[in-house]
Amino acid sequence: MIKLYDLCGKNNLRFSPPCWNVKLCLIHKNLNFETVPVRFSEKEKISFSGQKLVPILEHDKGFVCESWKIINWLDDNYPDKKLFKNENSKNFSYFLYLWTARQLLPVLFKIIAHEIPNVLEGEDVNYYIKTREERIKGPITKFKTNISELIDEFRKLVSPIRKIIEKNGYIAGQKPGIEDYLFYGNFKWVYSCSSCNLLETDDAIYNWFKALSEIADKTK
Ligand SMILES: N[C@@H](CCC(=O)N[C@@H](CS)C(=O)NCC(=O)O)C(=O)O
Repeated sequence: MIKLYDLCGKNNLRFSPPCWNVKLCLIHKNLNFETVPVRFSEKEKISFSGQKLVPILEHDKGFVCESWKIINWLDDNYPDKKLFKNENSKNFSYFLYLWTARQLLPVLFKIIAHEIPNVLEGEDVNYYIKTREERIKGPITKFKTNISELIDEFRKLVSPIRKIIEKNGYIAGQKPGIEDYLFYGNFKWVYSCSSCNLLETDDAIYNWFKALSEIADKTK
């Protein structure tokens, strides 16, 4: 059985964007898998992998770290229900993966940074605050006064995707596919950890998110 090491917060909350992206890929392929909850402070659970981040996918013959590598490994090893229909779909997916990691998640982090401690408990609260404050060189509350500008910036950043969703229903076309799964974690993260008004309820991306959440929430 495939095991996915998955970031976990208070009340068993799963909130890691790349972990959600991988879970949607596993569901797409109808693969049986179990998740192994890993808290920020439980690095010993993943020490076998020689690094400190999740997702990690463990399989019969070993393990794979890092969501993009995991998704590629799944498609190479389970060719049924291909995630990448062709080389073009793989290239656009790689763009979405990089764009998310490099441009979208940093903006979203600023919007929700101060709320993340609310979904953590015990040692994880201090671990999160210490590591993130080192990274941003300041308090996690430092973006709080700019949240509405940051939300506007984010809504504009994702406007090309909004256009595609309005036209087709999903980024991949009329049915969800890898392009949607790679974009989903952004929103699952925000809606799991924050009460901010990231999207208006009449935004096509909001309705897209709700539709994909029905699939994602089957893993609960
Ligand atoms: N590029 C990596 C990102 C992995 C990553 O940053 N994982 C975070 C959770 S979203 C993590 O494990 N953080 C643990 C920590 O900060 O100690 C991927 O796509 O898998």
